[in-house]
Amino acid sequence: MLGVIADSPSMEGAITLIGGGGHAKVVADAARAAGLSIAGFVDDDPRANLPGLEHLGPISGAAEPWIVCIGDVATRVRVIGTLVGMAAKVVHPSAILSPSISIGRGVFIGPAAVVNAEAILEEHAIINSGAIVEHDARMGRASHVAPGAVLCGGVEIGTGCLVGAGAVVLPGVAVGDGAVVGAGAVVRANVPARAVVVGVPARVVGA
Ligand code: JB2
Repeated sequence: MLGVIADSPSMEGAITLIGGGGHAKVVADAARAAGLSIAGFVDDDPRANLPGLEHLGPISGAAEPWIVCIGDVATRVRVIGTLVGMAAKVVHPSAILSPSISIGRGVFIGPAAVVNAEAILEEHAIINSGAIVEHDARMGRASHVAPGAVLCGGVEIGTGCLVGAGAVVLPGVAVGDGAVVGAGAVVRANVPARAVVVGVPARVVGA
């Protein structure tokens, strides 16, 4: 399954990238590698610049199909709530995907990511470069698994979560809505909603 855009026939069109920063560069590269057409990008900052792509104006004017290319989870959730129309999926062709996974609209899967059997990626989730989502894991809406992080089998990540770069969430662990797992953490126990956990083994340091 390579570079798919979402399910409706109306989705056959050039994609508008929402945001013109670092994550948008990565999504643009993946879309190009997948052979998808990019209309340009929208960003409220008129100084935003993505080489080779047209700045189409503010986010409020975004045309469908679009994909939100802003990594910060709180901003991402807020911006998604302002958009109308259909979201596109972008999957880098180097990602390895089981045919049995489910991918929601607006999902981004980066280069060299792996998503294994029967995993569920809810709308607008980010599976970033080299991240691994193991069998039967679930990524909640708009959550972000940063580069090189690993979700082991059966892990449940809630909505609006960040799992930091290189973190490992051990099999069957549940991470509550809005929680943050710090980079490099090893999570052995369930994480409450909106908690911040860091370290090896991970401990709650904030909420
Ligand atoms: O309300 C907003 C907003 N609305 C539009 N808050 C913020 N912070 N940014 C907003 N934007 C636009 O999103 C900004 O004008 C800017 O063009 C873009 C954010 O770009 P930036 O390069 O700062 O972040 P990013 O989201 O593209 O990338 C972050 O997340 C990635 C996953 C970085 O941390 C990357 O290193 C990371 N790989």
